[in-house]
Amino acid sequence: MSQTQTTEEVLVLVKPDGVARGLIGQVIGRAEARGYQVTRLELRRATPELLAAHYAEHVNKPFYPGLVEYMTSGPVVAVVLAGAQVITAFRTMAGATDPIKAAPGTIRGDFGRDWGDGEIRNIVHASDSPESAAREIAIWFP
Ligand code: IDP
Ligand code: MG
Repeated sequence: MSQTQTTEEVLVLVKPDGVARGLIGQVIGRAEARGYQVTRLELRRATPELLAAHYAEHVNKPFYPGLVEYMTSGPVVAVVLAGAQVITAFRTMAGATDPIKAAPGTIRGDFGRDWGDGEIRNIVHASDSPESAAREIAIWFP
């Protein structure tokens, strides 16, 4: 049987609400506590151009202008985590997109809420597949 390469990488963003609320350590700490390795880490500001590449699948959606406003409202922390099956594991740790639907125990379910303005602020982004992880890591860490 041939040997399989099992190590994966995932792009995680601590979004502007997560940074502003002091949750950088909680997000990275949960990944480290789980045993995943931080291989890249940078505090930076997202530009509309970078977001158009990152969120290419969403640029024509009705919520996209609000998403850009949210994602440019303050600095983000871009993190690459490494480990076998880290993409699936971190997506599970992040929880459902809408914090109201995210299970307790997940990052969004433990730290997120509805702020009453119709926007979804959900603390973290995480790549959803090996293809999107490779694409997103290349965008944030060229
Ligand atoms: P994900 O972040 O859980 O992968 P996606 O559907 O890929 O969710 O959406 C990307 C981001 O766009 C979400 O995390 C959220 O910030 C925002 N978003 C998605 N759907 C909505 C919506 O219906 N209203 C407002 N913002 C949304
Ligand atoms: Mg997504």
